[in-house]
Amino acid sequence: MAKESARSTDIAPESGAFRSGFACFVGRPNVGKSTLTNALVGQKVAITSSRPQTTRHTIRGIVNRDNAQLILVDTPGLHRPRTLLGQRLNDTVMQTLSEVDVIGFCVPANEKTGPGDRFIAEKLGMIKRTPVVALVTKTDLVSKDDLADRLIGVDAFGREVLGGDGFHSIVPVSASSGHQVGVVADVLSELLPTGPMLYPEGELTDEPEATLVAELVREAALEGVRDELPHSIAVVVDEMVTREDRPADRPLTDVRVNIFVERSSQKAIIIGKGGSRLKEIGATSRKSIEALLGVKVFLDLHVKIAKDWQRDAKQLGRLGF
Ligand SMILES: Nc1nc2c(ncn2[C@@H]2O[C@H](COP(=O)(O)OP(=O)(O)OP(=O)(O)O)[C@@H](O)[C@H]2O)c(=O)[nH]1
Ligand SMILES: [Mg+2]
Repeated sequence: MAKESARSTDIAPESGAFRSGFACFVGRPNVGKSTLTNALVGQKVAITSSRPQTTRHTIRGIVNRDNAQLILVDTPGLHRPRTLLGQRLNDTVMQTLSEVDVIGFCVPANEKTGPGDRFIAEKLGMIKRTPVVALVTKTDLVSKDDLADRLIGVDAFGREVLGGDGFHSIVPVSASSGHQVGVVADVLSELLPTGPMLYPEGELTDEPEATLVAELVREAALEGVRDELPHSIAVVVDEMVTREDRPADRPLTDVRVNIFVERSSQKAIIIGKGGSRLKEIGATSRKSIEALLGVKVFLDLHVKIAKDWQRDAKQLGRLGF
């Protein structure tokens, strides 16, 4: 008997063993994947906006818990592709999905499950061995009663599309208010394999600085633009160099960035009347770039035309897709 209980306490440390691995967020565009990634990491590693298809690269954010290291892979929203860019984004997501330890399928609390969700869930159903946790996002936007209905609906949807018991679990969360963000981290961490830390403790992302800088400029450029224009904007950092001949206590980094659009009419919109919009984009993004790099920045923005780049394989390659 004594031995039995000794053994059952043996199991406790085992289940409390350190876990590490990858979790991937998927969902329709604009459901809050990147905002949730940032909330979990505790710092902005992924840009967000109210425009769909804000995320274009998979971004890794690192969450350190007492007994786990969770590496979050934020992906572009999945949808039926209309351009070569859309197709590439979907391919990246599918590739990522097949490599992670757990999948967080994000659906917003304030919208009903639709064909877009089904399109994704059917793909998830094909990846049989990876547990799928449904994350019902933006719970701050609905009443308690509506949330309860929504959770029941998501459960039924999971059983129907994935078969069996459906989703491994369903977690309501609000990245804006922070409600249940810790629970999401716990639920995902428990599904990771046991293993050591994969990244040093202080690291929050493995994105190169230049990528983050380009993304911050794109985020500022997305502000206030509509229709097709958000999709047409691509940003590439041309160079980042430390200015010479500066006093040691006041370093300055020169950052030269190209903003690409697809047509001259779009270029005019980005630049704005007398350069006013471009100035705003510069001022907004410079602040966040300085916060990221921890130095003063001289930001030099250029707007260029890469004709129909979203549909052009060669240009997509050049722009990093
Ligand atoms: N009220 C509320 N709004 C949220 C919440 N999470 C995200 N949002 C908003 O939803 C919009 C989309 O958020 P993102 O995080 O960029 O969405 P995404 O799923 O990463 O979008 P894509 O990268 O385009 O696929 C933004 O305007 C966010 O501010 C939340 O918990 N509550
Ligand atoms: Mg995103």
